[in-house]
Amino acid sequence: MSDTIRFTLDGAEVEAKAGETIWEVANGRGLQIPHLCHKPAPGYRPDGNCRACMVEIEGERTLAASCIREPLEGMVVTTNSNRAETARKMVVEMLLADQPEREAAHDQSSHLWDMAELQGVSESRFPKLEKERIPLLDDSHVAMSVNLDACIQCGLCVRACREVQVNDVIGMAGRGHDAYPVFDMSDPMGDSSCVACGECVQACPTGALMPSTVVNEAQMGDSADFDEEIKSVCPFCGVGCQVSMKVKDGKIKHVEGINGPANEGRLCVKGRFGFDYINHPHRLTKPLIRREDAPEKALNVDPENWQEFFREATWEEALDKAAHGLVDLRSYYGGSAVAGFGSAKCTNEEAYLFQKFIRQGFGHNNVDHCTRLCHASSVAALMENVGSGAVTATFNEIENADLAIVIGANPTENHPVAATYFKQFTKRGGQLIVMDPRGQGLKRHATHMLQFRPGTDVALLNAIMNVIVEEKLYDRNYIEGFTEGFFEFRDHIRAFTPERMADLCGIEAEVIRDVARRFADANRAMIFWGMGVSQHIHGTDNARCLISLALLCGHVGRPGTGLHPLRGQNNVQGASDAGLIPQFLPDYQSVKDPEVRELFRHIWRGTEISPEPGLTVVEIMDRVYRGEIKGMYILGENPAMSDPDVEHARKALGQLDHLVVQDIFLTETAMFADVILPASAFAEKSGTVTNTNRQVQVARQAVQPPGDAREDWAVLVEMARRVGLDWDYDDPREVFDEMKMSMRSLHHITWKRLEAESAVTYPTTGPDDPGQPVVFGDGFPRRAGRAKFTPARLTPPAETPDDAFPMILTTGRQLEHWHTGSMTRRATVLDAVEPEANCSLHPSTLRKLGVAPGGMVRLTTRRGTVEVMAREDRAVSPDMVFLPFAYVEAAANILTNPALDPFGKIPEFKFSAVRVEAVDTAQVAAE
Ligand SMILES: Nc1nc2c(c(=O)[nH]1)N[C@H]1C(S)=C(S)[C@@H](COP(=O)(O)OP(=O)(O)OC[C@H]3O[C@@H](n4cnc5c(=O)[nH]c(N)nc54)[C@H](O)[C@@H]3O)O[C@H]1N2
Ligand SMILES: Nc1nc2c(c(=O)[nH]1)N[C@H]1C(S)=C(S)[C@@H](COP(=O)(O)OP(=O)(O)OC[C@H]3O[C@@H](n4cnc5c(=O)[nH]c(N)nc54)[C@H](O)[C@@H]3O)O[C@H]1N2
Ligand SMILES: [Mo]
Repeated sequence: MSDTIRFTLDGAEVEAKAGETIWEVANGRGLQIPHLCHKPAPGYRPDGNCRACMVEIEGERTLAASCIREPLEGMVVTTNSNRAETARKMVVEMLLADQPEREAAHDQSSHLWDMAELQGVSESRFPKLEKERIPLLDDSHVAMSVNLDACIQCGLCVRACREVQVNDVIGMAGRGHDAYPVFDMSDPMGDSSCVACGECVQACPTGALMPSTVVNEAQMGDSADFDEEIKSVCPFCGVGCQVSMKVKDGKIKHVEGINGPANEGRLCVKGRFGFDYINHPHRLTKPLIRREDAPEKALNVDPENWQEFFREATWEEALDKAAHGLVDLRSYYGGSAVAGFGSAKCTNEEAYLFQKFIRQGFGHNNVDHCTRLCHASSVAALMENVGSGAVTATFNEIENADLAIVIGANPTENHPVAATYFKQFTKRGGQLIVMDPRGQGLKRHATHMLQFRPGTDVALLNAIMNVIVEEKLYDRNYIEGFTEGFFEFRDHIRAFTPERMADLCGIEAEVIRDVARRFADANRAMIFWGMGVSQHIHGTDNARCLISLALLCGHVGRPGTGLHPLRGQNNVQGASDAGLIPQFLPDYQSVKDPEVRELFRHIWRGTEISPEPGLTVVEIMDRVYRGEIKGMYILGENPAMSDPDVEHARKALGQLDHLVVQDIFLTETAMFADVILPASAFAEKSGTVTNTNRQVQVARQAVQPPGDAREDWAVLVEMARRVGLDWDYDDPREVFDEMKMSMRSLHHITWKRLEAESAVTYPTTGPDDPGQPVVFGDGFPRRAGRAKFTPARLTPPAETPDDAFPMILTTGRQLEHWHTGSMTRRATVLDAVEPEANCSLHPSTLRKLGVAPGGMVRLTTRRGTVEVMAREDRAVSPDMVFLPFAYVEAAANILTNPALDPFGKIPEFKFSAVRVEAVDTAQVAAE
């Protein structure tokens, strides 16, 4: 059978590829056929229900819906015959009869009205239909308005919700003409289980579903009423969704997903509705200097009432003061008295400049960023055993997999758009094995849910590998061809029988065997992991196990296989690549390597680079605490909330002689600052960013920074000049060009190319190669091209429950909030959905405590105490409490343990011994 079909379209001989519809072929040739229930976007299946796209096919009695009909060899299709035109017109007129008047349309520029115009229809000949049975306005949701009087029953919202995002909230109630979408069974949208991804709003062709920011109180608006549309990248997570920001009067009015390689048009609630933090009145608009007579440094500044602590200053004065404070410490104590934390929320160019600022300006490598608290252990294990810290395959490769393991990651909340691909994978029959102590969102989609004991990943994974080794299910050819260390590994793994490990990890031996066999049997399998794996004192061992597991079965280097640590921040991959880590210069080139230092000495015009690997985040904070580090420059990080044992970190910050903070808000960290430099938010600057998939993308400035705030890179250049560096960059492009001089990963990637192609995956083999989604098919960037098996032993958590602290505290995230809350608690929609500090406890635990859901509990660890509202959640096991770290009023990190993994230097955020008590509200009130 040939791959192309030849047929006649409006008298012309044309070709269709196999699987292409008549509508697609016509559209490709510039013919416009109206379409309503069909959305020509990735992931949307044509449905053929609205009949607006009818065409005539020779020899067929009835007209055909072109969106769903595939041409056959020799077929003769006419799109512009009288009969087809009349039929389409009729369809549109019937639909319009059912709509609010043009002037009262919920969306003046809806796709429906566009299509009506295209078909030459401006009003309907048909009488208005009665629609009284359908509730009109449902404004129960903060982010979206539902006006069902404009619904044409096209079902796009249902496909958006069920097939694209796989959230399964929207369904159709009623029949035929009386059908209308409902949320869950029949809840108002705001009370339903809707996660507000807004995919339905983006899909709706009529304005029946609209972003609330686009309609007025009369439910009228115009989605095309904006001055400019800017294409950029979402500022939140590492998925790197491409967005289109619609800007009106200098402000972002609404956001839509566009077809980036990672998201193909999809977004989540933060990306779509969380953009307005940049307009919050708390934005820093002027440089601030701590007043001479300010009270002692502490966590005590009200972001609305900061005048008692700080005074406004000009940029000149603030930059001078900021830089000279650091220079003075350098002259008096030496460069090592100053350290820096850079940001994974900023661009690649800004990350590069920041590490250069510290290395060049202060002669050491004490520069780090939040990756240390994140995937540092994963990267340590990957560098050791694979030779590269980045993912071996994009998450979208799950499309080609038969089986996937998701372990210690909660993507429906933390990488929601990646999660849509995972859920689609299960709908197609892919086997999804979730390993998580908590019954998280993917549980519903999983073929296997292994709810094992927290902190026992090595036991569980070693047992799985024991089965694969003992039953000889491994891929011998792969092991011989591409790995080293197998024999030692095999001997080591013998002790970890499923029977022995079952008690430890709480999973039955038979289940372990079953999972092991399935993973080994799969043709193509992927492993995804997150913070549940990395944030332990044995995080590196956990990751070593995952690498060994993939290597045993040869599940690396082919489509649909691979190792994918889901990277967290929007630019943590890029910031790490750009050298914002203490051991490595850009592209993971070791500071210990004399040739590398020579290369940078050359590029950085004679700078001597220290051969000593620098200190990491928690180590730097310790030196600050001990008074050895006296000055810090902190860019776009909030360690006063995000560091473990944060009272210690706050105390340390308070002791600094000189602290410069560059942020967009007066954060908890900035409260301790001597100088605060007001930065631009992501939508206010230009640069490149790199997502979890190794895709380099361009971020474009959509709006101006407020007041005197400036782009981070520009502030860095001013700071550098003032500490005596000869920096002369005028544009991030110049920084990017300099990065290319030392970074092989950027070979064949130019700014121009990024502008034109919107994204390039590294590595790319040439200017025409969009990049390699899967790497290491022909060997690894290690000795002899071989990856390595590194055995992992069992290590208990640093702190285990005892009589005084009998339960386990685990910390993490929620869908609506970003880390320390600085941005999302200032985003209207996100804050409205999740306004209050909360923790989750099993119903039986709450009952034992005598606390009703919504009541207050007190959590105490060896580090401190917080009081917080408790939710009932069966997903949490009875001996655990889950606490998100976004809320300053109940800061999780007051409780967490700063004990570190020896390799990755990552703290044990996922396991502390805790005491949970009811807060006697009567007593509190009396006090
Ligand atoms: N909404 C939102 N999204 C985010 C972020 C955010 O703040 N908010 N932050 C971003 C960043 S920087 C990151 S790093 C990612 C993190 O994304 P994830 O890795 O998904 O983050 P967490 O919620 O911290 O933890 C993941 C899971 O680990 C499980 N877990 C706890 N203990 C253990 C254990 O001992 N073993 C195993 N296997 N699992 C365990 C938890 O139950 C939880 O479901 O999210 C990114 N995306
Ligand atoms: N208990 C507990 N603690 C944890 C974790 C956990 O799971 N549990 N996870 C850890 C992990 S994985 C991570 S990644 C860290 C995150 O820790 P942080 O990086 O400290 O947290 P964020 O809140 O993301 O801080 C980003 C800061 O940048 C600012 N910002 C945003 N955009 C810009 C910009 O364009 N320019 C500038 N200059 N500033 C900007 C924000 O206002 C905010 O203050 O937290 C870690 N801490
Ligand atoms: Mo992270």
